[in-house]
Amino acid sequence: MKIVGTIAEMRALCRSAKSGGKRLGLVPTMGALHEGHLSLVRAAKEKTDVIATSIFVNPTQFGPTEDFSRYPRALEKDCAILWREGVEFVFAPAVEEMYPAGAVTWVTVGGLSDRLCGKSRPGHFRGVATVVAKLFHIIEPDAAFFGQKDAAQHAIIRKMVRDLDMPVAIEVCPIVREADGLALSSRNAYLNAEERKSALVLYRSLQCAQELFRTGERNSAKLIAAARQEFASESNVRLDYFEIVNPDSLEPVLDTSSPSLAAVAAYVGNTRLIDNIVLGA
Ligand code: PAJ
Repeated sequence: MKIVGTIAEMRALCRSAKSGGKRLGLVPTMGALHEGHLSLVRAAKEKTDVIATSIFVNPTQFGPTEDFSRYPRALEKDCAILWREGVEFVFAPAVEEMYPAGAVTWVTVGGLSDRLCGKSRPGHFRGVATVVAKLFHIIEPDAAFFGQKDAAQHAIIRKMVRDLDMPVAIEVCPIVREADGLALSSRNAYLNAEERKSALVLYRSLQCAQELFRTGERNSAKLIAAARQEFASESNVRLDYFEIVNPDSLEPVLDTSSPSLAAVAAYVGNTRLIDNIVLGA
């Protein structure tokens, strides 16, 4: 396995790996790897011949008061894990390599970038779309693997790829959860024991909506109201949003008769967590 820090070397390695007709799969991450990330690597192994993983804590997707500087970093441990998984290339550039002084060009996916997390994290999805576009240009993967955990993120990437004719297939993999339902996240490491218990309210609220949906309720407002009730008893959790949206446009839907995404974000103590469920799935 090669650990690469420069764009020039990564591009050359990936081009030559593909030269014999092999399909290259990319798994973009910010590191501090967990089973959720590894599920993407394993899906990539099944669908492509050579795997590249990027590990880059991308500063442009963090707001000025967010956790960029304290975001967990564990490059050595991550590389050991990826080596065991059979990954060929790890791209781990420095911030200055990805954003040389004077860089002023951004990728903004209109409309979608301002929905769900984009509302409370202005600029977040612009940072995500920009870095993912750069990774696609550097690595030129045939397929790239994203988690359903970040449902708005993959909707935005799918739209970017369509609108800009990027020749990469976007594959979406299911959410990996702890046994009690908490979605795996690098940010779970911030939670103390009490917050870890409280964090279950996100999944509980989604299940509540799912149960009501299964009994035949299709009115979004009613599903949302019931789900929000779950938060009433959690004093150290602050709900950011609970929304039901179209999974592609991320626009709110009033009626859930066609496939709908229930998405939630909440602060557990100071830690912002997200989760979602496809109603009827
Ligand atoms: P990161 O949060 O490290 O996540 C990397 C990938 O792992 C994303 O596609 C995310 O959806 C997926 N993932 C995270 N938790 C998961 C879980 N519990 N189950 C399944 N998949 C999970 O998302 C990012 O990094 C960044 O925004 C990035 C795309 C790398 C751009 O900087």
